[in-house]
Amino acid sequence: MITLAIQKSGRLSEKTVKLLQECGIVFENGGSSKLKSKAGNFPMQILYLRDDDIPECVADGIADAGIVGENVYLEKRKPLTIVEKLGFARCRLSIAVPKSMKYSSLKDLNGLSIATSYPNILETFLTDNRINANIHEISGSVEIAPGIGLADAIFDIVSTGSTLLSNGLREVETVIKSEAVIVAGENLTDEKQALLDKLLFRIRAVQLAGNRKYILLNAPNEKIETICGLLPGMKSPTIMPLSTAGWSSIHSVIAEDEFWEKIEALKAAGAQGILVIPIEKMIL
Ligand code: PRT
Ligand code: ZN
Repeated sequence: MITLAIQKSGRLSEKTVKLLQECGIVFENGGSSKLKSKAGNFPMQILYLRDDDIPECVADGIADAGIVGENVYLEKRKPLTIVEKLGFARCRLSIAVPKSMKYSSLKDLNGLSIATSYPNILETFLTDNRINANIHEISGSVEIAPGIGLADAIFDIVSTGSTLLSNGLREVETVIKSEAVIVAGENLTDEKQALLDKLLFRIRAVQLAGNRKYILLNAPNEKIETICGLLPGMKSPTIMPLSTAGWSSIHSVIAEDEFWEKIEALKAAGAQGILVIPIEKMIL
């Protein structure tokens, strides 16, 4: 049995649960309304926690692995390993100053007080850059700190930047980029490691399928070579004869963004009846 800690409710929870479901893992006990649930068809137990508590729980062995933002993993400084980056909950941790403040380089932060919920990451950054600023730790609503005179600048999570904008702040330095990650303890038993590997195998298959699509199209035989040149496929495209003489069906895998770029070229090369179908899992 492996124990996985995930966020109970917040920006990570929905996508985390969706990812586990796509990995074929079904929870008993009605999901996240409970503190704990068991997977019906995989030897796994889920703990629902606040994201801030996940690194410590995994480091203490209460959970074997956890899904958390890289920002929280870095801030908590626990002896954990990132075993997979998950590509969702992307954001950055940045320093922002009031729009009216003159700022031309990091040196301008010397002597200022900076409000943040991430004092460890900020301290490392300031030390590495030999900046002598005062770190003012607060647990939430960091963006209002300069406006109410609590600090001169802030260091906080930014995603679209609209929170900064509406608080009259300007992003001046990006310190780290973050996304959801799976962290694991460093001393898993062989049995737990094997289960984690099994879970990672499934997650990678789901991730790989990601934005890729299965594409089917019909083409005159003399155009097969040109069309195959446009469709890389996993190894090479599958080609099957149609009942109409001189025509074939070509099947392949293509990235969605690539598809929109290639559609005109495919049509110009004689492709017809193009179908694009989602892929659930992909194993190379
Ligand atoms: O209750 P619990 O402690 O579990 O959750 P929480 O409130 O501490 O965290 P939560 O659910 O808000 O975020 C969880 C994780 O999502 C964070 O640790 C980040 O890794 C990631 N993430 C991604 C974000 C954002 N994007 C984000 N935009 N976390 C917070 N924000 C905040 C940001 O601080 C800003 O105030 O959302 C606001 C809007 O951002 P803009 O730039 O889009 O305006
Ligand atoms: Zn939190």
